[in-house]
Amino acid sequence: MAFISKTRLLKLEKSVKREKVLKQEILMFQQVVEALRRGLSQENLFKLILSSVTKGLGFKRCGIFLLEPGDRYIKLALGIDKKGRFEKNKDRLPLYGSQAHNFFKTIILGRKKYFLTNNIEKRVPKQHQYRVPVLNNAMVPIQVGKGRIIGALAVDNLSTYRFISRADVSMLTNYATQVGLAIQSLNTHTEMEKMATIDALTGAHNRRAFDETLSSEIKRCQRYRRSFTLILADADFFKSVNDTYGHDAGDAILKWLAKLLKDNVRTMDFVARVGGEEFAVLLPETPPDNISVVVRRLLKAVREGVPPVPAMVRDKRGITVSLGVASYRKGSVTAQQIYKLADESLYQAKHDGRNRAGRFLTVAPKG
Ligand code: GH3
Ligand code: MG
Ligand code: MG
Repeated sequence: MAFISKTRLLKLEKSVKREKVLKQEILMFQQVVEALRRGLSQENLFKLILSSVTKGLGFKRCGIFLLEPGDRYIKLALGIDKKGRFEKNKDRLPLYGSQAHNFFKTIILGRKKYFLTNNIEKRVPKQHQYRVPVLNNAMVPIQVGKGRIIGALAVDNLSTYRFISRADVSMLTNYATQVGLAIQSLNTHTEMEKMATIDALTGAHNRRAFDETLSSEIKRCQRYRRSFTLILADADFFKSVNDTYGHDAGDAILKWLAKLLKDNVRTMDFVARVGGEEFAVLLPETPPDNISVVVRRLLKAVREGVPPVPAMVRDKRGITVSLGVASYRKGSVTAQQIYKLADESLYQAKHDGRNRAGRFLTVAPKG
């Protein structure tokens, strides 16, 4: 047998390990890219990361801790326990004050590059383990662009007692950087997707999202023989509001209107801004017979609401909307047909004096 020196063996081991980590990183990135393409959720990304840290890198448990908005608390976004089960924890761990968790604080504030303890020599008999946690554990920061720390990756070898070396920590640190980049790519992706469906001014859904939702709602109702109602809401005399109080006041009112509409329908209802001062509300499971109560509520909420423009309040001037209502009950119809019908009803409301709904129309099947 050929003789290999201890140093050489260690070097070899190190390079094998490094290769293993590199493979894991590449594998994770391939999975992340593929998953982004398929529309991966954050939870599934976390599962991917956790599996590659435990199964791939050989740690027993792993947890992804992320900073909460406001940077005062940290929370276990997802962890994997010693039996390989995923675990979440709703508790927020404070970073400041007397209850602060110092390990996290040190890492999150960037005071230390890593945290490492090995209690291997002090192995405690099983019956005492509830008192003295036997842990070989390590924690490294999860960083994103420009070194910003967004959380921590914590690992331990609970129950296996495997020693965690400096080399393990350094590989984990590199890995955590990749994790940070993966989380950031997903967040950017999600943000972009959201921007593509949300109206920037009002925060309501935009026209594109509305069109998609209306089409799928029609399909759903056709298949399951359900009904829905579409309400269009158009602000009355909005041009004059802009002319009198300025465009910024107009914008503030549109934002306010979107919120008012959302607040006065169910959470399952879909509110979108479909034109300049025109909104659409899609109400699933709402047949025409149930609609008058919603219509009255919406008209009243706007009419009696206080617009967020002090000059208007001074002038005792309010806002009203006119509503167009079209329901779907059965048969094959297109999104255009139902929209056109709601628009007809809206036109009638305007014609009849505004601040009211037009006739409730029901779309007739084609042919
Ligand atoms: P009607 O009661 O018949 O609906 O009258 P109206 O003045 O509301 O309707 P018209 O269609 O004549 O004018 C719509 C106005 O809405 C004109 C436009 O300046 C205003 N508007 C559209 N989009 C925006 C926006 O994003 N911000 C502001 N401030 N105003 C907008
Ligand atoms: Mg209008
Ligand atoms: Mg209009």
